[in-house]
Amino acid sequence: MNIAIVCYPTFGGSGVLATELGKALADKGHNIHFITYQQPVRLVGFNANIFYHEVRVPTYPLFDYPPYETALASTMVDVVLNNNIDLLHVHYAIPHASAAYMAKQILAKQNKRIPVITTLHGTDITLVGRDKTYSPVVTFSMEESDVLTAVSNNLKEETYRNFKIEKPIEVIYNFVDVARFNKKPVNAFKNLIAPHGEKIIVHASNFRKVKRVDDVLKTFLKIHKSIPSKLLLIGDGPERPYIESLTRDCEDCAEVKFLGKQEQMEDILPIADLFLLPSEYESFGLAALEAMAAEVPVISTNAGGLPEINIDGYCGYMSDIGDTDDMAKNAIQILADPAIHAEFKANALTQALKFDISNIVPEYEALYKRVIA
Ligand code: GMT
Repeated sequence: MNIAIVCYPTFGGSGVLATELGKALADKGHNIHFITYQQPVRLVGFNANIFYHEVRVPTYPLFDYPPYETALASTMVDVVLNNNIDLLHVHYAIPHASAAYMAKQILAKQNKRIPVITTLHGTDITLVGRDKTYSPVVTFSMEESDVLTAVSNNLKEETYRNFKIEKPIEVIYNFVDVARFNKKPVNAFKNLIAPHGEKIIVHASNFRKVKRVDDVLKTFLKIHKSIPSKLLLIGDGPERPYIESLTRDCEDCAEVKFLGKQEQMEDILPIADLFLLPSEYESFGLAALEAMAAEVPVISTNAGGLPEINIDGYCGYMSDIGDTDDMAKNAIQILADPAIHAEFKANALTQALKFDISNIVPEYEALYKRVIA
């Protein structure tokens, strides 16, 4: 199949998932055309079946706001016509679903039928999309997509709760390439971070308010009181300056390291002993799944779709939003006893395998075949 994938090229989970999906499909022999404004961060290495089309948005003094959506729709039309594309798969509704609708209408006038699949990822529904500034367009373009998918049952329910749509939503879970993340930890790297055998606790996100990174810090400081430990904070975003300022005011924060944006999560996660994700909401929590694939137990909230991924008392624990006492208590329970830690690590891997790339990518392939037919 010749498939065009539209996504955000950044470190966000939707872009990561879309890129990993495209790479997996290309490995299976499909031709994948990425359409986005920048090379996706996870699109590294050469694959003869992968093509990248950059959306250029020419500026003009009249434009206070360059019309990205128009440029995107025009690029979609161009890519579809010149590459014999069979279907458009857009990740994240805004503005990709409405741009796809526009492209589809233009192509129809040229007698080219192009099915559109929209995959909802989370904030496109729960935070941004339901804002009345965007909601009418998001509702319309979801209805007009040939197929709508969501990355968890929770996101499907949230979509019906927030939008007046009739369209069926198919749930296709996010996935992880377990073999890539399940690597032996690099001891030299581990020793550098934790020279005295301290436990390594990791959080990775885009440092937005919804991630509650201050709760990561609060939980860590409580853990650190009874377990010698280090905290690695991975990623960057609007809350980072605030979190950094918090760490300047406390003694134990010498144990906190900000690593910034990192591309090679599969090299970092295997050295971790625990992953913290105290989010206010996660439609899925791909970062937690990648940690589990690296055999890292997860301490998370029970918000959104997280209970569909993390299993309380098995591969991690879940607490109510903001309950950092409970999160710290659970973390200590896992970390203090090597036998319990080993059991949770093994369970994390078993749980991650349910979401292995080999199980989920065929679901997308089957959907594509159905939609094209
Ligand atoms: O978490 C973010 O802020 C990024 C966002 C995105 O759209 O890239 O992530 C969303 O999609 C991911 C991939 O499907 C999910 O794993 C995340 O849980 C989801 N984030 C939220 O729902 C807040």
